[in-house]
Amino acid sequence: MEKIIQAIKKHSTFYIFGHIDPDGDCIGSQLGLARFLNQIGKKTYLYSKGKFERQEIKQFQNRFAETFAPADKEGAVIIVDCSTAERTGFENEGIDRFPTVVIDHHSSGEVFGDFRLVKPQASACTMLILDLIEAMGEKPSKEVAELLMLGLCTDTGFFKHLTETGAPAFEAAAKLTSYGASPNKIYFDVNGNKKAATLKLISQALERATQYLDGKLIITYETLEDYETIPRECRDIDTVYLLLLATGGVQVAASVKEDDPDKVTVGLRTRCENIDLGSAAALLGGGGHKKAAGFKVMNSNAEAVVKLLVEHFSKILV
Ligand SMILES: [Mn+2]
Repeated sequence: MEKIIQAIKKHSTFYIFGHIDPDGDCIGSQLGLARFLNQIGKKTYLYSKGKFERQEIKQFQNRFAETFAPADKEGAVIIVDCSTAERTGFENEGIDRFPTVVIDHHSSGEVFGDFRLVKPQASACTMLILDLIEAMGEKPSKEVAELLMLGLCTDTGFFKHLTETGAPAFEAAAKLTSYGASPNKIYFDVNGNKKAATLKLISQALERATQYLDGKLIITYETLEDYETIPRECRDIDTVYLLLLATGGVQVAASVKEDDPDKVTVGLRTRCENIDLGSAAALLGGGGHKKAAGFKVMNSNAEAVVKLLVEHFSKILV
């Protein structure tokens, strides 16, 4: 931390990077840090390769450049929420000619950069940005607090993913709230702008949801015909998963989606600690995390893939 503070004091210009396919924590960390540095008189430039697909970050897209072509020779690079240099999407654009600070909370990855503040126990990268601001003896403005809170809320699923080790996240949330962030406003910024067509797709998915294997497995599906009437960007499968997993007795929820005429994709979710969906998906040529994974099937259709899933999980959910 001390070395990072020295680096911030020493330089006047900062080039700030996050990861590809950014989320609320990545953008909240990048922007929150940039606005804080501006607050203390530093110049900042923000970079991202996108895509800015998530609702909660779309509004910030125009603040980020897609290519790295700095005019200044002076300055330092800061990389946030990123476990490998490659994940920035800029590793071949000469970012390594500047001294590099890495601020991250991923538990795996590679050791890169000159000064590293990496704490896997932090629930969001924005918590580390808050630590840095406080360690410098400063306070976040209301705008910075809102950006940091966005990261904290989205990476913790609005605090749902926290367990008994989650106290520091609540402490950070209390501080950010006192600095002017409204959890209610952030909740509706993230979840309050769904399109009417999205409700149609959600209701269709719930209507089709069927339980198998004594109710332990629940599967829903989407067909190519669905997308003839409703555009794909209206899809909100995360909302569907929440409801499927809320059903009593369900251990695994699956969504089967006909992506194009020769490809079906499957998403898997669980809330059970003793199920490893990453390995379950790997057996079918896919992968992922313990609680969220997926795989693809070529030259198939939703009906056949539902059968395949029931068969596969009949051996796992015993
Ligand atoms: Mn994160």
